[in-house]
Amino acid sequence: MKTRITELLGIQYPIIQGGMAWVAENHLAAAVSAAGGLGLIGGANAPAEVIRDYIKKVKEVTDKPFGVNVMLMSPHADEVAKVVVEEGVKVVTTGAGNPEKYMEMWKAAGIKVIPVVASVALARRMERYGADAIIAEGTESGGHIGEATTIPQVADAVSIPVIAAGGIGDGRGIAAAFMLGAEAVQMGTRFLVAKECVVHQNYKDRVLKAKDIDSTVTGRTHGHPVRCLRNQMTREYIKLENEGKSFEELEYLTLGTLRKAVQEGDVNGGTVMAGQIAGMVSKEQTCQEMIEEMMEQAEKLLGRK
Ligand code: TUI
Repeated sequence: MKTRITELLGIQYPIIQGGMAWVAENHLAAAVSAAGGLGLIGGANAPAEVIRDYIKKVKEVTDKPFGVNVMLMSPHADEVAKVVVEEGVKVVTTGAGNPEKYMEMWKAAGIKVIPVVASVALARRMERYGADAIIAEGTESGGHIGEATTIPQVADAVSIPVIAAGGIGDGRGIAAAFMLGAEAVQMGTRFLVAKECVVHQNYKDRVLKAKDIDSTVTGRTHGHPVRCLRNQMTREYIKLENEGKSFEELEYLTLGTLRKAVQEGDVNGGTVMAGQIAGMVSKEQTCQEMIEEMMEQAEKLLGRK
């Protein structure tokens, strides 16, 4: 399925893997890219040299295009922004902020720059700054989220291509996103349970057994909303949040807890970030199996097969 995004990025399928913190490392990114999508290395809060190492490892196993997500709230964002230039990365997505201060350097290096936005206003601004495409991320997403889902509104507001993210877990979601004006999708939660994904098996099992109502959001009252799966940590956090405790007073509940869930498999005290579609993720597959199954379903629904 050709779109402006598959042409822009030189990929076979209009599917981009989300740059999930602690999860989107070299194995997952390489597997998604090798399967014809765009794999992303998630910069998250990792030091720049860790990201450099991931980039080198992906290059060793595939010559297909891949990208890096620069998480703008990271204390290492400035260094990661330089490493992607030094390593000749072709595609950069950004999240959790406004990437304006890096745009000139990235564009000069020939990098395709694709900011994640959670509003029409930022989408318009990014287009003016030379973004090649926009990821319109809805509130259904896992992790750090915005408050709205604005795909058609973003598609109307900009002339560069739009990638939909949030709430997409199968071919129906891809087809629906295309109907709303997107030309590709970004998916995270479905890839959490990919065979090539290195998250702890407890994390995968928690996603696989999640029900529709297991998705919850911590930190809303503090302006730091994070979507994850309900557990002991979220119950405690939301109870204390409702009692009026401040962000700083509750930080102890979330510091380092994503790593604890991803690497140690602590799915009770840890933060199990996942999107609303966790409830419909029901099987472990390779990235290739997932992508082929979803594209076949989407193409049928869109009448392209
Ligand atoms: O970045 C994400 N999702 C993330 S980052 C992350 S690591 C983290 N963990 C705990 C707390 C904070 C971060 C986990 N999940 N998605 C992309 C995204 N970007 N969602 C929303 C936005 C966004 C929000 C506001 C992008 C731009 C923006 O603009 C603000 C401005 O400066 O105009």
